[in-house]
Amino acid sequence: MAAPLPSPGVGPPDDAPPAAGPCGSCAQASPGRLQRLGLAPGRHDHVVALAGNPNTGKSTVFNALTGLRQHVGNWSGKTVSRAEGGFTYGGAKYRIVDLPGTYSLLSTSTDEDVARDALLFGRPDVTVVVVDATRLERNLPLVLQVRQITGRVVVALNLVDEARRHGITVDTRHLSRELGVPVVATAARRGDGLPELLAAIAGTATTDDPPEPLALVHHDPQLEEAVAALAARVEARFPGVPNARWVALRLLEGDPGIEEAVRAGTLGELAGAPPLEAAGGAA
Ligand SMILES: Nc1nc2c(ncn2[C@@H]2O[C@H](COP(=O)(O)OP(=O)(O)OP(=O)(O)O)[C@@H](O)[C@H]2O)c(=O)[nH]1
Ligand SMILES: [Mg+2]
Repeated sequence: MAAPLPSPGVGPPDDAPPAAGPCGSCAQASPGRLQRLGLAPGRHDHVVALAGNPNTGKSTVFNALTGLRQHVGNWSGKTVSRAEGGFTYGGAKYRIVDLPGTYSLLSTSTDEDVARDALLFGRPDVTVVVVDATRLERNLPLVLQVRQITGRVVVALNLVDEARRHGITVDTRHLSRELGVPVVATAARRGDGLPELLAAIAGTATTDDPPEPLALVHHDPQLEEAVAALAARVEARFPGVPNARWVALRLLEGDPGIEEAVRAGTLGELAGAPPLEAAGGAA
């Protein structure tokens, strides 16, 4: 079990000592205070996935939330490294998984496959998409793709210190309204915005009424018909598969990774997998 780490400075600005033990459900874990657990706890209340383009600060956010003692291994059957850790916040235990950096979830690389499978079939309670505030246009496609999969999303608008230096300001409230999910400005390297990010993660993890996934608007009735028919067949072949519509769309686009998963029957295995557990293999 991980030893408690020094107060990371992302709790509320009080002088209270950090919780005495690593147990998130212990009475000492006061609401609103982060306690980094490092190694992933066996039992957890919520699973958080960290997604984002390469080099946007995912691991910096991950390290700030979990501390230095991490569980690092490979995604099962892949040479892509997988880091996971834990923290407690507001009396709940969180497990957080750092996904490989990807520009999209459209299966053009092993990294994208891993990230896509984890989000699509691992069903995390919250997906934090870490975006680069200095390159928003380049980062938003992934946010939109994740939003099509789930409403339980928090956007960490990171590198706002860099953006500021370049004279870029982003209207986070407007962006949040457009995306339908919280957008939190962060400068993760300095710890700025992390208390607000934690609050948004907790709110999204615990809400009974998350935003709906973004619907893809199709104006072509023939395409709509094809998607609906194929989604119904996907559901019939793989009962309980999440996001059958998304799978159907990818099939229509000829996504080789999804085609292979359907052909080999592994889509069904992934559908039956417990949240982000079966993708494990971390040693
Ligand atoms: N100025 C500034 N630098 C940051 C911030 N967050 C992260 N960085 C730096 O950006 C670089 C990349 O950060 P990482 O956390 O490794 O990014 P990543 O998204 O995990 O990268 P990949 O895993 O390669 O996709 C590092 O040099 C960080 O120190 C920030 O908010 N401001
Ligand atoms: Mg990283």
